[in-house]
Amino acid sequence: MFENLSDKLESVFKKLRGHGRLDEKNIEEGLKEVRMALLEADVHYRVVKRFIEEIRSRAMGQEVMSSLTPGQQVVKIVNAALTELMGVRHEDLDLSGSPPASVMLVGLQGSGKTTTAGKLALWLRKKGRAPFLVPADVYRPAAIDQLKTIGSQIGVPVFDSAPGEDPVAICIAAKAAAFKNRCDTLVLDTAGRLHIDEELMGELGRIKEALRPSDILLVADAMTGQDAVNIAKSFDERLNIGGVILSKMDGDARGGAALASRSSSPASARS
Ligand SMILES: Nc1nc2c(ncn2[C@@H]2O[C@H](COP(=O)(O)OP(=O)(O)OP(=O)(O)O)[C@@H](O)[C@H]2O)c(=O)[nH]1
Ligand SMILES: [Mg+2]
Repeated sequence: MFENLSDKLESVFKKLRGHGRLDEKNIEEGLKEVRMALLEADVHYRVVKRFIEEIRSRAMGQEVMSSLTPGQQVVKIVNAALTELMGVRHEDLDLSGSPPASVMLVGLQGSGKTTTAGKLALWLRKKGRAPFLVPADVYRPAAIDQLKTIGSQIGVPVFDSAPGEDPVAICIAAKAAAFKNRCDTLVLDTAGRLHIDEELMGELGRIKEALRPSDILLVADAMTGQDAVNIAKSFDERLNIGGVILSKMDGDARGGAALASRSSSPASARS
């Protein structure tokens, strides 16, 4: 997904490296192309603006201009700035607190929560945890079966909830049943809505209250591009999310949302 962006940046870098000397004009031209490449990758214009300003102030320094390989220096600066933008700190999933730990997945309808719950369970198992999938989406008739199917495909136990039950009660009962099922980490698959509404947020808030999950992750469809940032902000305001999982990265999403979610939220973007 980042291939397009990196191809474009590579060609800008090639041009910059080709210059024996760099003057302000060369650098400005290079920056203009970096800016275009980022905007075409669907990175939010405010993120791009800040990013370009940062590179400009570092690149216009005397050391760069007078170095023997100014083009190389600028390329290094852009690389370093991109790495910083993506997050220098690596933040792990929070599984602290007395077991069983819970990780709550939230997100709009169809964003990929249920599928991600399965992927997360596999990831947790690789990390030595014993995951327990909890279907807390009681509205879509097939939602519980969907998670049960995923669970049986990957050999992860799924809490036995029934449609129509109260999602908060399901989560509480699942927590109580975790150890009996030899599990130490609950993955809560919650319901989605077409739009963010009070009812959804209220329900998610009640689950959060009751379970006190160690981490709450927003699952956002990478295809929603910049909207993912606004969605993340709304969920963060109400639930104080710990991170974002961008789903459907195998599609033809342009990647900008990843850079923008990382840049605009104190929460980390995980993918
Ligand atoms: N290609 C691709 N498709 C995905 C991915 N994740 C989910 N999907 C598909 O997207 C659709 C919705 O995924 P779900 O996991 O059911 O999404 P959800 O958020 O649980 O949906 P609701 O429960 O209805 O809110 C399904 O058809 C999935 O197969 C992914 O990483 N790649
Ligand atoms: Mg679902």
